[in-house]
Amino acid sequence: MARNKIALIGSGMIGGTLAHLIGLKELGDVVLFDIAEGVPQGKGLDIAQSAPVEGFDARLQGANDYSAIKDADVCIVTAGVPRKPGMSRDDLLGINLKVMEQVGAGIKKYAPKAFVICITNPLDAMVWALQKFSGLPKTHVVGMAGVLDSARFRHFLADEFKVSVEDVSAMTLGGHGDDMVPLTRYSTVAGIPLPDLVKMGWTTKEKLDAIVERTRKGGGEIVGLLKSGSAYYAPAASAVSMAEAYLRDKKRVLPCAAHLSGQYGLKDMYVGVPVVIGAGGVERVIEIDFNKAEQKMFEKSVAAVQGLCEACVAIAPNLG
Ligand code: A3D
Repeated sequence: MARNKIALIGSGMIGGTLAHLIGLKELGDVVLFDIAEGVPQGKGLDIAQSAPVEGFDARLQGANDYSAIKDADVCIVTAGVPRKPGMSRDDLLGINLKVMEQVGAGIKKYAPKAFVICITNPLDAMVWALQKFSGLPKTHVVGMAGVLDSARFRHFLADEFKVSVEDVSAMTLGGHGDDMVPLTRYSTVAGIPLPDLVKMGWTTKEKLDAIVERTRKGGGEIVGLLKSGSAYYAPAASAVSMAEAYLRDKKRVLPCAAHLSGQYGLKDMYVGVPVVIGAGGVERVIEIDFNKAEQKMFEKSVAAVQGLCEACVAIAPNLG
């Protein structure tokens, strides 16, 4: 059986890390695409030269022409610009929307059967626009944010409780912004919900609130430390887990920015919710119950995403 083909649209910091991880996991052959000449070719060659040492077989090809992504099984989109210190994700909207238009046209022409994972910020609005620009089925265009935000939450919780990250599960929903919704009731250590762990004296409500706040600002913390660009190791790992769920039909339950058509009372928008990812793409959107406080936080986050989508329509009226 031929290997899977994975196209990386954008070969910057996340794109390069994606290519390396995909090679190490032998998920398939990789095409690195970018408008910057030489960068995807150089990164592809460098990673290919690590293969004999690591012992993986994968073809890595760099390209500046969309024809190279022809018939890709998965496309992971990071094309655009990242944040600099002092910038919000929303400041990227104007530039990255134009990039999504080009990327959508390229995918539509050369890889219309692909499963597309968008990472470009502001995430929920960009994946919404990319689905419209590409015209691909809504089950096959999804945004990566919840896996990363939940991984940040899991890391902080495991650190606080001094337990393995493997035994911490967490759920962060809503839009990928400072209003995201880390759900403590649906986050557990080996099945024990966080509010119960507070009762058991493992931590205090104040410490848990501080972890929730640090999770919300997790991306900004890294932008502030790096001083140029944003996080890339954990975002790449998160997107690879989604690609793997699709290619290996794992039917994983992951929080992703998925298209909603009535679920959670929302229509024609993308926002972070738990979904099942398998060979059918987004096979199911899981609707969980919110209590009043959670509902309020979710609505605030949704309103921020709606504002961004309206800003997209003001720039590109054909999206409306
Ligand atoms: P960076 O290293 O700058 O890579 C972006 C690449 O896109 C560069 O190599 C550019 O040359 C390329 N590019 C620009 N315009 C185009 C175009 N029209 N067509 C093709 N390629 C183009 O950034 P990065 O890899 O660090 O981040 C990429 C994106 O991911 C940014 O928008 C970040 O804000 C976003 N990001 C999202 C998350 C989420 O959790 C959603 C996390 C971290 C970063």
